Amino acid sequence: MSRIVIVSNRTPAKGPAAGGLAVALKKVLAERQGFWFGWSGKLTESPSPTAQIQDVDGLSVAQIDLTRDDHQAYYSGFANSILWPSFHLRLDLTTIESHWYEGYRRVNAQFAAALAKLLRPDDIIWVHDYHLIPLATELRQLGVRNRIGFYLHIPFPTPDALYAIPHHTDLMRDLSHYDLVGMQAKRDVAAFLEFAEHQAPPTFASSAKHHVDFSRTEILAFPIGSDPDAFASLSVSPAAQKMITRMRRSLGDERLILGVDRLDYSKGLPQRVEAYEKFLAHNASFRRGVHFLQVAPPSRDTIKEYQATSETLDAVCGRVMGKFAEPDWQPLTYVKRAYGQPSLAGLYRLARVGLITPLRDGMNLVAHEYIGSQNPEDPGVLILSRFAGAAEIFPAALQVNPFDTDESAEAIRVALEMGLEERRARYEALMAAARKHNVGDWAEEFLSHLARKPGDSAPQHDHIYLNSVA
Ligand code: ADQ
Repeated sequence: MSRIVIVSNRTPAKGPAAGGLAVALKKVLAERQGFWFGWSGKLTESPSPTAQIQDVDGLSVAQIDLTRDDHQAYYSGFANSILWPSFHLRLDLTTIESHWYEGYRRVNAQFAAALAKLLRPDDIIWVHDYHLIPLATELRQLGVRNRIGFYLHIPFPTPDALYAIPHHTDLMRDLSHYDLVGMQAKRDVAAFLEFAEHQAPPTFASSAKHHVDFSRTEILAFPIGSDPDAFASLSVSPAAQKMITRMRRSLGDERLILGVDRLDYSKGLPQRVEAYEKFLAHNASFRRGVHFLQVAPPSRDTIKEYQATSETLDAVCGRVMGKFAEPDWQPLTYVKRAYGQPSLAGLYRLARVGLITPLRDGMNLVAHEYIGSQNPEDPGVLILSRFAGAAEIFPAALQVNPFDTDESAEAIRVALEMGLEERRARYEALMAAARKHNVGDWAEEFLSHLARKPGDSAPQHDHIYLNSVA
């Protein structure tokens, strides 16, 4: 059996804190052999040409160091100040510095040079996420002929947003050097196809050399999931119970509305708090009977747009407190720290409403984890943004437009008033969908497609081959 090589910006750390994705990919590596390749987290004076290989909890992990300047240009610059906001349709939040692109390509070339030395001819390479779009191009230039797959964890942009990215044609050409490109949702595959069809508008300036030939690349939606049964067990574990007991003590009879996110502008946090504010304003009888807990640890906080989001959220939470708090009742708690999965599972299980309203999200695994953690006898209600990839697989959630805070406020009321029978029916449909899309099967399905040689018969999948549009 071929070895599997997983490549991502960061590699898994020691210890049990890993999320479902890391657990599933570790399992793949344990079963098939192979290794994980990525950045070590260290910044050095000169780039390391060769990877250091370490054993991390029985897993072989190869890592390279980056220079501070390269890392800044590649990670905070091109990946997170250009690609992340554009792919999430926040062109207003992009910062473009042209030299970042050179750093981005330099790091991808450095990854490729160090990785190529470790490869065997039949290794299957699986590259993760927008930091590493050019990796296949760089590997191909070094003569690597292996099967290489790419998975995009974030949404694919509409053509206009894509055109706003410097060097977007090069990036699309980079994608055409993969054998398989996996996306979260059908909407992302459709956006990709739209680019493919419109990439060469018939103007006097268009010429065949600008066209990208995708004829060798398979583009498919592989919606990622969590391990809902693991969350079901975790939610009744002693660690989860400890969190539940602690929360019950402070909540009393109040019903919990919960949000759990990284502090990121794509997650729609200020809009969410505003929706809760409107809910309290329009439904006075619910005041003192509910509590909203938002868990949002800072992420990428050296980037100024993230600092601004944090400040906006502080201000909105303060406003709601000022408007509605009483000496013996607080409408919300905002916690800026991360919790381990057992504590989160406890919070999910206790929450009568899971309020998951990103403005745009590749998938949103918190939605999957919330569903997995519910008590089947007395489940909570999931309010879900229709702009999360998860919306495609969870039609039984209460779906909202997160920009329309009146609609989200109304959904909170509907969720709190929903009877047990409807909650159970929705939960059963949601849990069946979460199980169907579990992360273990996701990894297996992606890899079985990637392992397939051209000419092999296609397994059942809702797939799309792109013909050359040149
Ligand atoms: P993220 O944007 O990080 O991931 P999400 O999928 O919601 O978003 O969460 C990933 C993991 O982080 C989950 O396992 C979750 O439990 C954990 N997490 C989130 N907030 C947390 C908190 N406050 N404390 C502790 N843990 C927290 C990107 C894409 C998503 C896509 C994933 C996976 O942006 O759209 O679903 O990758 O492909």
